[in-house]
Amino acid sequence: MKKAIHIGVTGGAGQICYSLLYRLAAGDVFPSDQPIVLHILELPHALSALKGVVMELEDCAFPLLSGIVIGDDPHRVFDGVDFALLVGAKPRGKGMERADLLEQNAQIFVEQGKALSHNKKVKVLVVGNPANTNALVLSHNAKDLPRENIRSMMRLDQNRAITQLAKKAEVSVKSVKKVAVWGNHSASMVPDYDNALIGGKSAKEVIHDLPWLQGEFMKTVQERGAAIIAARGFSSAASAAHAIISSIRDWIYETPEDDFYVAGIHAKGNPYHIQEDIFFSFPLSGGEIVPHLKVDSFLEAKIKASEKELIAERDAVRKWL
Ligand code: NAX
Repeated sequence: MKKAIHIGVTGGAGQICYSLLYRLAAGDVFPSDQPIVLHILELPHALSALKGVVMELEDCAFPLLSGIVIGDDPHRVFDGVDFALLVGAKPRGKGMERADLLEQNAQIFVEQGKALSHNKKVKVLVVGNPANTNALVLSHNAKDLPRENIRSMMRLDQNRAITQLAKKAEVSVKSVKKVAVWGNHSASMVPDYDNALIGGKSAKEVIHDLPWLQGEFMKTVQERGAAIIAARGFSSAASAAHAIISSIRDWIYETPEDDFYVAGIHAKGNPYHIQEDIFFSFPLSGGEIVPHLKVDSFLEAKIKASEKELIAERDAVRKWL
């Protein structure tokens, strides 16, 4: 029997985890003979609900699930994890200012950063919003953890952009490649129609409708989260869980030569002159930023605006860095 991979997950009693935990345990990430142990962190008041989630995990009799650790103390729960999927976060309450949201989440990621700091091998994916700035706070507080071990999730935005392009061109999503989404995981994100390929050709040429690409396409991707809340009454959960699964696979498996993926990474040393101390979404291949991509002036201005938003978010949490 192979040695188990230990996966830390936060927010275990929440919506996304109700899909994510079962997919991890079913073997959707690692090879089919790879056992895993789940280490699930929750807030004290949600531990009883988490116990119900655990009972259901047990009732699935997943052959690859060789252990479950639960608790509310990140130092104990994260002990020995190979991955930390940080899904749990403070949601924006009614009337809450964005600055308060940033501040309250920063405190969570200060503590979790400290709990993960001594673990130099762990790969950390921040999902809880505001994901990019939470990742920045975590990176400053996990002082011994290399920054390249920390990412924020942008894969759901990439998947959304791929589907919109495929639907417009009336092709399978399999034909759509190299779709970058630059910047922040917020309405300022920049889905890149300029480098995207459909059937190996420029998406701009295939779709041949620049007003649609610059208007409806970008807006649909940027506002998809809000559209799902309006339709379903709850935020995206199954698609977010799927994007987390894809993000781990992107990280550990080779990137196909004809494609790239996206994630928020620490921008230090980036080739696109983006401010260095922020977590910014770039197109990646095998863990490296894909260099030499060019975008038109319309997208360039949008990328600058998203960078500006991330700098303002960083300034709002400065005291936690
Ligand atoms: P839920 O509110 O259903 O669940 C969140 C869970 O996290 C709750 O059970 C809560 O008790 C727990 N929690 C809060 N603080 C915690 C802490 N300090 N330690 C451990 N657990 C904690 O939210 P859900 O729909 O599951 O979404 C979770 C987060 O993902 C939200 O911040 C959401 O905004 C964010 N998202 C990020 C996405 C991305 O692409 N980066 C997309 C999906 C999602 O919107």
